[in-house]
Amino acid sequence: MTYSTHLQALREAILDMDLQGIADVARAAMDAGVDPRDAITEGMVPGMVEVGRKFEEGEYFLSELVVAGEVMKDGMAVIEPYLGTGTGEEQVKAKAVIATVEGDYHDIGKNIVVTLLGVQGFDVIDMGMDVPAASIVEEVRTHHPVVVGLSALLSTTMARMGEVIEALKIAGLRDEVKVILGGTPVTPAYADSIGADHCALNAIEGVHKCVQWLGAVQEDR
Ligand code: B12
Repeated sequence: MTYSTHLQALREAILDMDLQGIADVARAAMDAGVDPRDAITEGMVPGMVEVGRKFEEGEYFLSELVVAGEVMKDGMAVIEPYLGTGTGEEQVKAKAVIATVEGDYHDIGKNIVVTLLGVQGFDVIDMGMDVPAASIVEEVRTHHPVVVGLSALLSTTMARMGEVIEALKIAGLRDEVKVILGGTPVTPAYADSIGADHCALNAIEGVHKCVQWLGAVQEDR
């Protein structure tokens, strides 16, 4: 199998909701030396995008979304150990608080970000999904993270991101942290309009941004 057929097999395993087969497909890709980041972003994620399209067109139903989500999680469990643990040089352990906003039960993308930030040496506080703004503020007050990452997949819950930023301002904590947004409905224009620092194109670009911010913080010390 070639590099691209492994990526194709991962994409199809998600699309076909292959709960039985995904672990083998993912293991085969890792054994063949496929970059774990490519396996996620060029293999499984496009499969999820396709699942979303089929749902939109009425070909798939909610049950299929649920199973596809499970398949993605099982694939991630195989691939995650291959992501390594960063360069080993950066022992700073800056903190990052990450959450899916209140009312939103999508956590697959957020979990990828959590994993990749961990690989980059961040001490990640993963608050899970359906997290109210007040809880996020409390976590920032307690842990003083460099970054707050917010995820939303629904156009309705996206508005909650603005509430988090307002709550941080009211608590006097907004200037302490960088706020990065992610999730399909979120746009740079929306991020600007609510005063976020960045809107991630995808997990890898977003994590790259967090690493840049961390570098700037370390230079200031
Ligand atoms: C799987 C799925 C579900 C699963 C979620 C399982 C789980 N544990 O996450 C379940 C079945 C629970 C679900 C439920 C619903 N869903 Co749904 N779901 C999806 C689906 C198919 C895939 C989402 C996904 O995981 N993608 C893969 C990940 C890797 O991509 P991602 O989340 O975008 O994340 C990437 C980037 O955005 C980024 N990122 C994400 N977050 C963050 C955060 C930070 C800080 C950073 C830096 C980056 C980052 O990194 C990731 C990798 O690059 C999408 C379709 C789609 N194309 O998105 C619909 C979709 C999001 N769902 C949708 C809907 C309508 C629903 C329901 C309302 C359905 C219903 N009628 O009940 C419910 C809502 C439940 C709720 N209250 O949240 C719609 C949303 C429409 C809209 N614009 O509002 C979509 C778009 C489907 C569609 N086309 O209609 N869903």
